Amino acid sequence: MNLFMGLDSSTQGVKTVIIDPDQGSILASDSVNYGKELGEKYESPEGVLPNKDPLIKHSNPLMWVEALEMLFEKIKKKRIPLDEIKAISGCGQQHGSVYLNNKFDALISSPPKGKDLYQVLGDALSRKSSPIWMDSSTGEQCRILSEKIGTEEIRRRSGSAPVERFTGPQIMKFYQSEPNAYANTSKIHLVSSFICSVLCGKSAPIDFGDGSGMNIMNLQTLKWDDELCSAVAKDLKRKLPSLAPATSIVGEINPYFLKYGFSKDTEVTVWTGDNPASLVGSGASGGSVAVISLGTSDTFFSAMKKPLTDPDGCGHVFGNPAGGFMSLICFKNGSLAREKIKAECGVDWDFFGGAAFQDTIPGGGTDNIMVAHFFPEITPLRINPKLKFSGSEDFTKGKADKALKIRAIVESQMLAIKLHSAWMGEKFKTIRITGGGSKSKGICQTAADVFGSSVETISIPDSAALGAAMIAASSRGYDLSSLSANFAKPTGRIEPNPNNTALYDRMLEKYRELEREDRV
Ligand code: XUL
Repeated sequence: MNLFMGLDSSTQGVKTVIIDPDQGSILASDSVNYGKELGEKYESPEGVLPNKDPLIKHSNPLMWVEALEMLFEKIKKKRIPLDEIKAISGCGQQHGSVYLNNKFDALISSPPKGKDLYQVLGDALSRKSSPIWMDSSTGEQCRILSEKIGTEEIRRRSGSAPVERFTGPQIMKFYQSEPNAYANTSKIHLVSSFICSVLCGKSAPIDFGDGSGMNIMNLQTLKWDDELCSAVAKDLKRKLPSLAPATSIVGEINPYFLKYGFSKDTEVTVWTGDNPASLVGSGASGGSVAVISLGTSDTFFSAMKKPLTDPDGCGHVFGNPAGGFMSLICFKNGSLAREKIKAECGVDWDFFGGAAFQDTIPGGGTDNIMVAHFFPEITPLRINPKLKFSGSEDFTKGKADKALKIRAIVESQMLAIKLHSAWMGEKFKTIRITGGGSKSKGICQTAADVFGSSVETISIPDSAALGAAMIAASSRGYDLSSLSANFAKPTGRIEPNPNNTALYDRMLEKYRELEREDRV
């Protein structure tokens, strides 16, 4: 048997999908949720360390390692033939960084006997916590970088304007605020390359997909950009891992993990970011379809031949693990905002995704719009979040019926995606939708109507972990487009209603105006 394992070290948990490409089947999928299973131990109810400052969002990297071991333990108990796994690949929540001292290499290659890795790795951290993508505390560093190099130039070189959550500004903040700890840091890894390093027992490269989420990788040369690195922090280039394509092999699995039943010949490939992996897992890495992924963050992305950039500064260009580039926009108030409205309305997901839409008409009949920024937003940048409404009097005063509120948040989020993806310069005939929210008929129909595109649903346990498994298989010669055709088959198709599309085109202008008021 030729099995391949994909792992996704995400914001709220770690997930795996194991595939058998010869049979075209998914053999197993499982996950460990940080909040539920380790939240108390790491004081991270939702996988993130609480902080008085709402702009600061860090996580404990040891929790990610312990969760990985718990996941392997779960899979082992399921009696999956782990010794048949030929290669493992993975991905991580993007932008998050892990700061390591000179003990890291020795600790991962030969951990002390009788101890679990997460128990000893604390000694290798030169910074006890890792800033993650939800962190918006580096506005000052973004401003300095823009002043030093120029916003447009940084965007041209790295694919994105300086962005708060991106790793470059995050490293700069650490360098400025804790210079001694920075000096004591020998390696700075991304979440993806950190977990990959642990898994293969040696410091692993960063792939082009995740490397382009740092503001310091040059998209043209696919190398670290000397000037951008020097602008961020002293000696930075020396502290960075090398760069490599996601399909390249780092080495064999760390013998430490053989206790779970892996074969010593199992290869580990370079890991990527969760969005680049999800592009592959949704069958979109070859182009022609865009993807709406409704996860902790809502993202919209598609494969891109030429790296066009976003003049508004919110959109990004990343490396596509299948070659070429991908575009991406990310909304922090995605499912978190939907959950807020769901809780406020006191309904379940069945009502949220179904009845709320059957009982109401598009726009609620009065073009109801809601800019649902409960938390600091990144697309567009709004450090001081604010809820804004327009439409009927009842709706703007918060007195509208719950079904109307639900419809309004879903419609407004789709309008925001359409508005902020215009720079990609493409009319997508087909959009695939994945993630928790994609189970909702109401959400899928709204996406089809807002974009005037066909929406395809795909039924997969986790598109990022599946994408990673597909990347692992392609490192052993399996063809990525055949894997896509097999594993990312659409399970449903929803056509747009042209009358609703015309209405939403009008509402788009109103949304643009409402969102534009009082910028950051
Ligand atoms: C993308 C982004 C998020 C994270 C977490 O730029 O910040 O989607 O990758 O999933």
